[in-house]
Amino acid sequence: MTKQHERLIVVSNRLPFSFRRDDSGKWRAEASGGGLVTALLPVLRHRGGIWIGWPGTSEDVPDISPELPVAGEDTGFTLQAVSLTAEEVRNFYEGFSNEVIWPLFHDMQLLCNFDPAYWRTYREVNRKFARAAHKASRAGDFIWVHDYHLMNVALELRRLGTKARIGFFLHIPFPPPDIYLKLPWRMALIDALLQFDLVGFQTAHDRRNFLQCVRALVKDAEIDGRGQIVQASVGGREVRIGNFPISIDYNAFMRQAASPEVAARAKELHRMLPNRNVILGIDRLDYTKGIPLRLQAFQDLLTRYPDLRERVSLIQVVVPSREDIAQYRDLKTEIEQLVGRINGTFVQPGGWVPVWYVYRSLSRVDLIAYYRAADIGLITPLKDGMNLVAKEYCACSIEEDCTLILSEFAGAAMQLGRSALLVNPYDIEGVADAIHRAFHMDKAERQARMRRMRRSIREYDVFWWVDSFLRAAITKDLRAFPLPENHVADESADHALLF
Ligand code: GDG
Repeated sequence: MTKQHERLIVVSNRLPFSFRRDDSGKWRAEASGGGLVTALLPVLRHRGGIWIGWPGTSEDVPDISPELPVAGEDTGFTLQAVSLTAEEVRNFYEGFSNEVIWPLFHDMQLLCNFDPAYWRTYREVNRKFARAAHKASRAGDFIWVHDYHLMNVALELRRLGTKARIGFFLHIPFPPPDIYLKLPWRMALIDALLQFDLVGFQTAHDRRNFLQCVRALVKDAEIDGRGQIVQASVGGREVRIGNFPISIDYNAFMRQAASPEVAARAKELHRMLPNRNVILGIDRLDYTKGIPLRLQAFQDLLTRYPDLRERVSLIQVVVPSREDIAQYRDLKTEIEQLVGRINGTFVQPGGWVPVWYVYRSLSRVDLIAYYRAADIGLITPLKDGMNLVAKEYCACSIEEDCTLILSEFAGAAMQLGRSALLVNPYDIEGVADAIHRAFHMDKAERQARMRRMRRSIREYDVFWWVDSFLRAAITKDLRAFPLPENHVADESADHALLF
C-alpha cells in the first residue's frame, strides 16, 4: 500500500452515488451498492481522496454539482462533479462510448457507428475530466481512471503537466488486433492509453490482445517481461501493463444470503415453483449478454428433452439499461417475442410457466434471494469483461448444492472454468445439453464444483483486486503476483485454456 499522505483520486464516468434531500433540505449522497464502490470506499477514507465523475441527470436530481461537496460530507472523502451538456451526453456517452467502443471491444464491429463527431466530443469531454483531476491532484497522489469512457484522460493530464502517477483499469474486454484495427482512431487511442503509468485489464487474454495491438501499431515500443505485469518502454516513458480480475465483496454477499429476510424470500420463490428446478439468468439489457440465444437454448431443451417439461422453469431478469439507444429497444422487443413464443408453446394453463420474465431492477434482497433459490445459474454472454453475476451467484449459493453454467467468453471463465460447466453461447444445442447435464448431475459432484469456485472467489475478492492494482502501480518487483487459479501469468497457458 502507498504512503498515507498519497491520496487516491478516482475518476469514473458516473459518480457511484445517488442523491437525496434530507429533512433540512440539504442534498445527501448515498453510495450505490456496487462492488467497485464498496471496495474503494475504505481506501478513500483511509488515505483521503476524491471521487470525480458525472452525477448523471434525472428529474429528481436536476444538477446538484455546486452542492456536491456538502452532499458528499458523510462519505468521508470529497465528491466532485463533471457536468455534461445534453449534446456531450449524446456524442460522448451514447455515441463514442456506447456506439463505438462498447460494440467494437465486444467483437461486434457491425454494430458500430463510427461518426467522426463522436470522437471529437469524446476528446473534449475527456479533457474536461482531466482538467478536474488536474485541479484536484498534487504530486504524489495516485489518479485511478476507470473504464472505456475515459481512455484519453492521461494524455490530457500530461498536456496539463500533472505530476501525480496515473493508472487505468478497463472493465470491458480488449479486442484482438484484427478487430481493434477497424477503429478509425486506432493510433490516437493506443497512444493515449500508453500515456498512463499502469494499464490494467481483466484477463491475461485482454492484456495479450492489447500488447499485440501495441506491437502492430507502435514501432518504437519495447516490451519486457512475461509475468502478470509487463513493462513497455515507449518514447522514453515506462508503462506497466497487467491483468487484475475484478471480483466482489464475497463476505457481504454470503452473509446477506444467510439472513432470515433472504431465506424467507427464497423459500417463497420455491413455494411458487413447487418440485421444479429454478434456472436463473440475470443481465442488464444488452446485446453482449446473449439473452436471445439463451432463450432459444431453453426452447431447444424443452423440445429435445420432454422429460424436463414441468420440471424446470427459467427466471430471466433483465435490468433496463441504455434504453435511449435504438439497438437496445430492438433487443427488448426480440426478448419479449421469444418469451411469448416459448410460453405460448409449452405453458400449462393454471400450472407450469416455462419462462418467468422480469423486466426491472431488483432490490438487493430480492437479487440475493433469486441467487440463493436458483438450482442452475445460466450465464451465457457472447463476450464479457468479467461478469460479476457469476461470482455473486456462487457467493450466495451457501448450500453449495447448485451448478453454474458459464460462457467461455466471459472473463470469469478464466477463474471458474474448471468447475463451472463451460459453454459456447452460440451453440444452442450445446447450451441445452449443458442444462440437461446440470439437471441430472449428482449432488456430490455439484457440491464439489461449487465449493471449489466459492473458495477461489472468497480468496480473490474485490479487496484483493484493489490492493493488487495499487501495489502494481508502485512495486519495484515486477515478478508475478499471485493470481486466481487459471488466471495464469504465462500467456501461452491461458491461450491453451480458451482456444
Ligand atoms: C461491466 C462489465 C464487468 C444486476 N441486476 C441487478 C443488480 N445487478 C448488479 C449485479 C452486478 C452488476 O449489476 C452487473 O455486473 P456485471 O459484471 O455482470 O456486468 P456489467 O454491468 O456489464 O459490468 C463486466 C463489470 O463491469 C465489472 O468490472 O464484470 O464484464 O461489462 O454486480 O449484482 N443489482 C441489483 N438489482 C438488480 O436487478 N440491486
